[in-house]
Amino acid sequence: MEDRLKQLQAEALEKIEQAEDLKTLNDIRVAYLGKKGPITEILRGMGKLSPEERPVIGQLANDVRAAIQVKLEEKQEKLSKLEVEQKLAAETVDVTLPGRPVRTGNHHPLTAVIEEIEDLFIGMGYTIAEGPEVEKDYYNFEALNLPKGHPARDMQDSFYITEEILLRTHTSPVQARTMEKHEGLGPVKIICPGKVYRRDNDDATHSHQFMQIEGLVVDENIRMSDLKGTLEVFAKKLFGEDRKIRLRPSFFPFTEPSVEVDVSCMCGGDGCSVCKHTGWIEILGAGMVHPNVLEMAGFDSKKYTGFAFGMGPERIAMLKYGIDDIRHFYTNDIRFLKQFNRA
Ligand code: 2NL
Repeated sequence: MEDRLKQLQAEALEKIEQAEDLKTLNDIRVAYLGKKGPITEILRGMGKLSPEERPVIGQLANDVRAAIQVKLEEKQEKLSKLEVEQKLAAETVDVTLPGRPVRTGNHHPLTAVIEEIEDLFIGMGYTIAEGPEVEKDYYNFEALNLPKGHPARDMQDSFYITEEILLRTHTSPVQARTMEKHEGLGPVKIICPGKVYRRDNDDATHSHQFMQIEGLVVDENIRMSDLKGTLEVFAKKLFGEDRKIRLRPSFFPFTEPSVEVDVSCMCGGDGCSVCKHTGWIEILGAGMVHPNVLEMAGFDSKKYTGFAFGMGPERIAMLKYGIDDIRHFYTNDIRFLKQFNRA
């Protein structure tokens, strides 16, 4: 019995020594000191021993149990400490490491230019007006002095959905609708940015879908000089105070007279490939609103006059940033878009 106890002690101490984690240690405790363990069993069987053996074995069994207990506690403390150390080591944060860069987005260059233009006109008292992209033939053409059969409303150039409904080819129908809502009473002072559609084959300078920004002012005593002054302020704010504008006679069915507007080139007239050695770059079309357009929208063209203008923000953005292909705006290559980070 004595040998058995000594062997149990040696065995248990050895196993405790070898234990590498708290779970194993607990298993050892249960195996040796538990209710069904060998030492408990021996102590329980003391009654069967002779009176001489009883105190000797009892003492020894208690000593063995105490020795195992002490060793278990020692090891438990060691392993707990180790576990905490390992946990801390695993969770260490090196605050001196450089941070991971946070990827941020930025405005699309076209959005940036459109917003810049919008802000410019809002600053001059304009309101932004919007309307449907799927439009009635009436608002897209008829109300703009382009009656059925007019050579400028070539069926081949528009996306028709039915005989009377099409994808708008310009944002002018928004202006026609806004004027109509005013029921013949001025002033109207709006800019209309939005998507427009034309049946074109896409190339470096054409896109079947593109943006347009049109402006319209209708009131009493609106004159050509108001248009010129407005566009001069606009061009200087957008391209630089050193720029000039010039107006050339042109034709649009919805304006009379009509003009094409150039901004002086950044080369200062010395001649460069952007202005094709002319010193001038065309940026928009404009004119005095045709009396027919005013009358169709319910305005008395003897009392009211107005000016209107239209531009392509893609073209403006291409000039402003030196972009050589309109398709860049719509292919959304992140390497292209990232170059226009205003932040
Ligand atoms: C261009 C030319 C232009 C207009 C658009 C307009 C609208 C109404 C009445 C009269 Cl409701 N005019 N818009 C006028 C002149 C030119 O756009 O080259 N755009 C890219």
